[in-house]
Amino acid sequence: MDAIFSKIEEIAVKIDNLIKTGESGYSDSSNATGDVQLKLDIQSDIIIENEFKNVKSIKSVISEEKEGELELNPNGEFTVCYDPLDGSSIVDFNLSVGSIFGIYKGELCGENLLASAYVVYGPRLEIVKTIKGSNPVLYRYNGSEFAMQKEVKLEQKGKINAPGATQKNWYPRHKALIESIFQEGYRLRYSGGMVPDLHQILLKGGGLFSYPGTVDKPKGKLRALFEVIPFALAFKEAGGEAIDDKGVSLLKFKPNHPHDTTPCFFGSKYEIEKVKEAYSGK
Ligand code: AFP
Repeated sequence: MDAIFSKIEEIAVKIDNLIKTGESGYSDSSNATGDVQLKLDIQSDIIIENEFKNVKSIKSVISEEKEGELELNPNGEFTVCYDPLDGSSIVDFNLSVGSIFGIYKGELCGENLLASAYVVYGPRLEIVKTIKGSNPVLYRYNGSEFAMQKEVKLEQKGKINAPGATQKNWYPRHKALIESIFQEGYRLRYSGGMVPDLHQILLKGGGLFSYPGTVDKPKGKLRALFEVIPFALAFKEAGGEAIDDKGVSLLKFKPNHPHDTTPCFFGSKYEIEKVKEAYSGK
């Protein structure tokens, strides 16, 4: 696991440099789920694949940018599922974006996620690493290495609300939930990038991020293996929770296909209780 985490640090520095100096704009190709790819998406994906090839413990990888699983080392133990550059629609406007990694052993499902990491490319370059069973840890790049900053811990309740998806397409119970949270005095914080939005909630000690199922996309937008499950581990180990629209932990999610999406709610305990009440119809 150490070898994977230190490789992710090298990758983070390379992608950060790519974002700062690379070409903006779209390429001529689309990814596995039909999204038109940015030049930066493609190049970030190439950086990660090339770096992971040299890590013997990585058996295979699945990228959000590609259709299937790619075997790298037949004797390796782990499968790393990653979103090379999340937030394509905001990177060219110079908002913060991120990379997300889930490290699985065995069948690809929430219960087999052993560790996760995400990188925030913002005014600062930061990584949060989470190993199952221990608190997430924040690291910040100081120009030569990632220096440990602190363990990430959530309070029981936060103050910010990050509601995703197109409001016009929200179901009535979701609309009522979000409205009731704002009525309690929560402030809106939503950039359109799940990495900085979830990072803010984790570092501020609480709040709610939701990406619900909607009338047009009943299974939501965010992908389980690359995006949702890795963050679910960080929230759980920080003392919060991450659930789907049935109130089930996202760490129990079993995708049928690597690119499956799921409605998702991440927060501290208080907000997640509110989601459970709203969605159970109580
Ligand atoms: P892009 O990679 O297409 O910018 O999507 C980013 C993202 O997957 C995630 O980072 C955001 O939280 C979410 O989409 C925002 O989606 P909405 O604009 O529909 O709320």
